Amino acid sequence: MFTQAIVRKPGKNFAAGITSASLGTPDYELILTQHENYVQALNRLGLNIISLEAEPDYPDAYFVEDTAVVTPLVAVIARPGAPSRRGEEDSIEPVLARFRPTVRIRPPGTVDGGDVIMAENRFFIGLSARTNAEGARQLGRILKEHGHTWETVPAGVGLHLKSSVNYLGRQTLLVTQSFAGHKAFKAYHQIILDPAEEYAANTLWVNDCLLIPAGFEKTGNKLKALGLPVVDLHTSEARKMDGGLTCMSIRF
Ligand code: CIR
Repeated sequence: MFTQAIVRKPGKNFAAGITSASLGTPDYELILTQHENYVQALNRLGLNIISLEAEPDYPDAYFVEDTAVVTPLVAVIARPGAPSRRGEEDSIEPVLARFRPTVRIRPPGTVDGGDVIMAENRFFIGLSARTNAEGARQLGRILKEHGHTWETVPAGVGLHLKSSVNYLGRQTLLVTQSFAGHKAFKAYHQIILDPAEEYAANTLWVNDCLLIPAGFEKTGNKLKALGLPVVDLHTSEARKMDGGLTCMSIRF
């Protein structure tokens, strides 16, 4: 069970963040409402919310997931792959240091937390434009020292590995079509997304509840069949900035 979630309010300049989406200009008031609903959903699931102030110099900083990988025994402070995001991790480290020993990814390694799937004791580290082989090697070494197994997986077409694959508990993964049957995931039961609903790959499993992006009915129905509570949350504005549900918190 997770007991804590670190979140950060989107700043007024959040629309200056990096994006490849062509979904229009995001709305500040609307992202604040959507973000607040997300935070309340985490709080209702029993997580204590550690809410950080916006970072004026870092418009993407509310995507806090990318700044750390937290296991029950250690907090690995990431080194974001995008130069404009490097430094976001500096204000996360002292917060995590209250709960776990911290270890940093060092240059030339880069890791974005969005590339790291924690499936119980096993970690999948996506190699992407943000997470390089050296970053994965450093992270893997730290994870191994703490009793975890790990392997790398090319992240594919999404921004991060978790744009395409997420762990839902009970040895089950939610995967896009291009990851269906992937050899790295053959030990898992796989729920394969409808091609029109691949954004919903970024579903968040928290304390045996599934937070899913609103508007993906087929995925919602497939996930309800797992028998877990499913909560729909609106993410239209984060999506315009290439983000989603997992990105906006660090759970531990
Ligand atoms: C970025 O490009 O870094 C942000 N605009 C989106 C980051 C999304 N984070 C995530 O998927 N973990």
